Amino acid sequence: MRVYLDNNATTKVDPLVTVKMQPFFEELYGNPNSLHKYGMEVRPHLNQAMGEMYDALNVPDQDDILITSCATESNNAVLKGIYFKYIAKDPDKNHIVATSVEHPAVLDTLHFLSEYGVDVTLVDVDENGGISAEAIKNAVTDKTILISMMWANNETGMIFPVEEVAAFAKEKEILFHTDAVQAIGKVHVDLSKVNVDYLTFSAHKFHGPKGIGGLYVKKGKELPNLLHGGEQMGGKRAGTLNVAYIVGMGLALRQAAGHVEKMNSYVRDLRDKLEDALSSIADTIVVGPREQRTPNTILISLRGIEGESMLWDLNRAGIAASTGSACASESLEANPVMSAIGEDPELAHTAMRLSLSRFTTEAEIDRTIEVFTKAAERLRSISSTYAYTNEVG
Ligand code: C6P
Repeated sequence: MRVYLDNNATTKVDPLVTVKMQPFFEELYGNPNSLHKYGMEVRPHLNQAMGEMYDALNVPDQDDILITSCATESNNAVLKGIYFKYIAKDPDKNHIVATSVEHPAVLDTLHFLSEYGVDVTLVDVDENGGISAEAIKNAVTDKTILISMMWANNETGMIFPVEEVAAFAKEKEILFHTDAVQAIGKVHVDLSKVNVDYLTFSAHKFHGPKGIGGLYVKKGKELPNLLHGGEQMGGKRAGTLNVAYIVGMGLALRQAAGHVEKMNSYVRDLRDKLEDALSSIADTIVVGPREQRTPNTILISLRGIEGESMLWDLNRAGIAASTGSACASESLEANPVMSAIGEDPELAHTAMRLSLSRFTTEAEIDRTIEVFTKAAERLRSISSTYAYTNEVG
């Protein structure tokens, strides 16, 4: 049996989405900007897909959803767009507040912008991997133009106080961006209730295809054009539209929004079963109270066992997990979120992320519990540091 527990890295495409995309590779391949029949006949499908996205986020179509190639692009676009639109023109408004555990698509972009005079404050997480709205509020100055805070963290699953921070930002007339990549389909992302100016999402995190994402932009908060050179998307991001993937993302987003209850019952129960079993192994720490986390995620640390060693034991048994985010998996550096949580440096090297989806089965969870428990015993029996700490401690 193969078990996939790395759904925060990417998800399998929902078979319904695959079926829906198929005709756009074969018969309906016209360029939607062409005036002939081939072009005209795909337009209603595009409009329908866009409508599904507006409905799923519960936003009016006077707002914009820009189609991008991925969440990394959306995050780059919003931060660099704000630089060009506001900061470059008014250096008195050059301050951006974010959290220290944003995805590198935010952190690296902020680092790049800091070389152009942008002043960045990164707010740290608490010992649970959470962010306090108060800490964000305290970081704001009269120079702050933007707060960028993810809706849920990709490593711990911790849900951040988006509603409160968004309301605060509105009151202070500060722009608010949230990277909602890990929240979509797991919590209700209803923008009629949460006052967000910009929101990032990526189809492959909610059972859509890879290589397509979106950036929601509230009316009145328009950014400079992301790509110049054509009339597509009203000129805001030029380039021929990837109709098949847009149609796939529309359906995937509708499905994800419709499956939030299932994620918070069926998937949460499976996650809790796995978490109860793994945390009954001696000397384990799970980051964050489970009710404050997305229902599919566990970040667990087993004292004395390197995350990579556990990963390979699981991999040999056909179980896919990760030591943290996929884009940092080739560096053997400590898990950055665990490092931010601080306290004990060993935690950062022993972290393992297990993330489920609505396609995960109970049999897969049972198999994972069995393999994980045996692997923990085996690896501890050969871990000299663990044996030593146990003897002296
Ligand atoms: N996180 C993970 O293993 P792309 O690949 O560009 O569609 O998504 C980037 C991204 C942006 N924001 C958040 C919160 C994310 O989790 C990710 C992707 C993966 O955690 C791969 S690094």
